[in-house]
Amino acid sequence: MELNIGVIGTGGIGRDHIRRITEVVAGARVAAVTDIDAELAGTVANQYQTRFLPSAEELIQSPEVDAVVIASWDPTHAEYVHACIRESKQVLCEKPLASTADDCRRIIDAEIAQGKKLVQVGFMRRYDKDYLSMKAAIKQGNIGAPLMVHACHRNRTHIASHTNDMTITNSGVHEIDILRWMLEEEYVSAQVLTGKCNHYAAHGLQDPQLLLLQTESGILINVEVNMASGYGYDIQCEIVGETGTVRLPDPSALQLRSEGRHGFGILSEWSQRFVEAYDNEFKHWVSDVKRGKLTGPDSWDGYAACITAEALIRARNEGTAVPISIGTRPAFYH
Ligand code: ISE
Repeated sequence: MELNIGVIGTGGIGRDHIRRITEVVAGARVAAVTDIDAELAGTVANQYQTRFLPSAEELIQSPEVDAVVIASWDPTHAEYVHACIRESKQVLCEKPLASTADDCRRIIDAEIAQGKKLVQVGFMRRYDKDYLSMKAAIKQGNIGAPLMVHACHRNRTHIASHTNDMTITNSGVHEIDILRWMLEEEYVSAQVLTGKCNHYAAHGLQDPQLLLLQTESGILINVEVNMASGYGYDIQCEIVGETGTVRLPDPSALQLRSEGRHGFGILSEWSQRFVEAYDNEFKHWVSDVKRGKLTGPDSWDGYAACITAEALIRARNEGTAVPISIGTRPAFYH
């Protein structure tokens, strides 16, 4: 039986997911779409021959929708996730799960009260084959115990409405989640260093920002989050262990030797970088929803990322190190 998915949000990532569900994922179809921009959603609905519904509430309640994808504006996520939980419908919510850690906790409480895991958070990097290989290498003991992580997250340019906090909540949040998942440890402290600003970034934007995290066993992490690198979308990650290091490979690109130079291309936009990971994420989610057992990043992971992002923002604003206490994962999420 086909899974009927309703998609909230027909902006860039929403349209990409609609295409993915329609063309890439077997056993699922887009049953309805909605967006605050009704005209846009109507056009997308026509393009994919699906139904346009005028509001997220109607879409979530529709008997024609079995499961929901939330790809709307970040501040709307929590409200729509709650509505899905009320309807007992499984939902894949793009990151961040909510705007505050308290909002995430309320989602956790509501989900536990429903008695069924319903929420997955869109941390798609966990489905990227290279991050999976890095994690396997660590687990197999190939580099000994991890000691340090050097990572960087560079966007070519930022959108006009980008803010200093979004550098952490919208971009840095991927690093927060993937490193916590890879190291299988919680963070205990956060710090942010800021220095000379890139004058190509918008006026008043603190860019780049250097995020410093420490895990419970003492692993030190630094992540450069750079919203205006000027040259491309570049994600790097190196884990230094006691006996070796492991590094995220660059995405494969044609190597060119020409005119006295040897080099390869660099992706320009973030939307090009994790296409396969998104595909895998959706394939897994659809199959999990069908067998009634979600296995991907859950509300607790969304909460852990959010509380860490909040600590980083406070650390940056106050110019100090801030302790993080994520607490114990409830048995419900084991
Ligand atoms: C963008 O908004 C995203 O959501 C991407 O996942 C992230 O990598 C990028 O830095 C953001 O600008």
